[in-house]
Amino acid sequence: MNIAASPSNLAALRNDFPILDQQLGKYPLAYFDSAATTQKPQSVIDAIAEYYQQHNANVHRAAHALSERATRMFEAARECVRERINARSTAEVIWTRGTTEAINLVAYSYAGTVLAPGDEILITEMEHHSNIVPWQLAAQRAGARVVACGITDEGELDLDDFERKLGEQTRIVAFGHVSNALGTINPVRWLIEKAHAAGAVTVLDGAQAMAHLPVDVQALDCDFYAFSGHKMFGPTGIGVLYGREALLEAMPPWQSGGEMIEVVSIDHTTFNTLPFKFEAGTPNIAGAIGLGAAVHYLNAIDPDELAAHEARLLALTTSGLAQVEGVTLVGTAAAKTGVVSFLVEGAHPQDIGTLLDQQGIAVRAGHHCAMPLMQRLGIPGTVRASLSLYNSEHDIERLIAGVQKATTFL
Ligand code: C6P
Repeated sequence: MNIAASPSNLAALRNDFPILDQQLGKYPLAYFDSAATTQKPQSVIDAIAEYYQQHNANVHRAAHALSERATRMFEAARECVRERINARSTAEVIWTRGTTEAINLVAYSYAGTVLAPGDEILITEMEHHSNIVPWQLAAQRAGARVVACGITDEGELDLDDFERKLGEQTRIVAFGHVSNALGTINPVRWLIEKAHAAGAVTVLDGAQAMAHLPVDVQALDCDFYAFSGHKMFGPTGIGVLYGREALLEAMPPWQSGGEMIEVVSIDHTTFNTLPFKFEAGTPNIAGAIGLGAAVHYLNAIDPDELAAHEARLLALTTSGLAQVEGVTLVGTAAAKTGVVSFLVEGAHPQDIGTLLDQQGIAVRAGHHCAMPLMQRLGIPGTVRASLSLYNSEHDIERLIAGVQKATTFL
């Protein structure tokens, strides 16, 4: 695999992402929607194509060479992910379709066995719907309750409120590592320690963290950690649930069918070992291999260089947009990844999105699947520019000029 990537050699790094080199009408693409999905490096595209061209077969099943090869590649990808997040063993790395499915797995299998009437699940007001709705449904099934920790006007968690709401009745504490709408990096170590001290199990939504921060599940000491491949330079349709092995062992299967079984008779089934117990049916083999290639890509990038590059881009975007007349920034936490949400006075976010699109600038506009957060902030939505390692200072100059131009149309 040929990986030249380094944020200090941005031209070479951008060359790794063929999609970036295109015109939208008369404008070159400036991509600011990486929080929705990142673009894919050539090495990931090649890994998927090569798998289908040379190795395609079902895994863990047939007694032939292709299947043996596909199985080896599929399990090597799992090991690659294990190493990236420092899980203790591959038994703790479960393939899912993405963050949403990973959280649902916990909300059904884990929550289904531990929740009792009167219990509480503590979430936060800044969660993505994927870390709200599964808990509401789990609570309804059990007669339990969802409680949300409040946030400050800057978009940080109100930690006093967290401590107030965490209690003996709290069984599960579920929160995002990084907010998708605001970019806030939550104090996850502190939250996990407090939750554990209260006897609760922690579920982290890492969807927006994996492409930006080093994640070590043992150092975090979290119980579950969910993420999506497509937000970290991998393909869509593949993601991961990390779970502490003892918890996963004790949990009942969720979906059932092939692959997750050991012995089946007409009236009884015993189940496969971890992680396969939670992987019913033919998995997304090419997706897992593609995610493995994405992890290789990330591993080749110096984390300090990445952090410095993204911090520089964030500072430029924040200060540039703040100077545009009529622009209000939404989410000014002290610790942030490269997500800049903003409003333009007198304009609907969607209209700003359209005016930017007409200039080749891709942003997301709306509630960002975080409606309770928007309700708390008293706004219908925001325009969101989300940055990634391949964004350049030139992209940011264009974004700022684009917003400035958009305001003149209003
Ligand atoms: N956020 C965004 O534009 P899936 O769809 O399962 O890969 O990821 C869901 C999800 C869960 N948690 C967080 C914090 C997320 O940001 C997302 C996806 C995208 O912000 C699409 S709504």
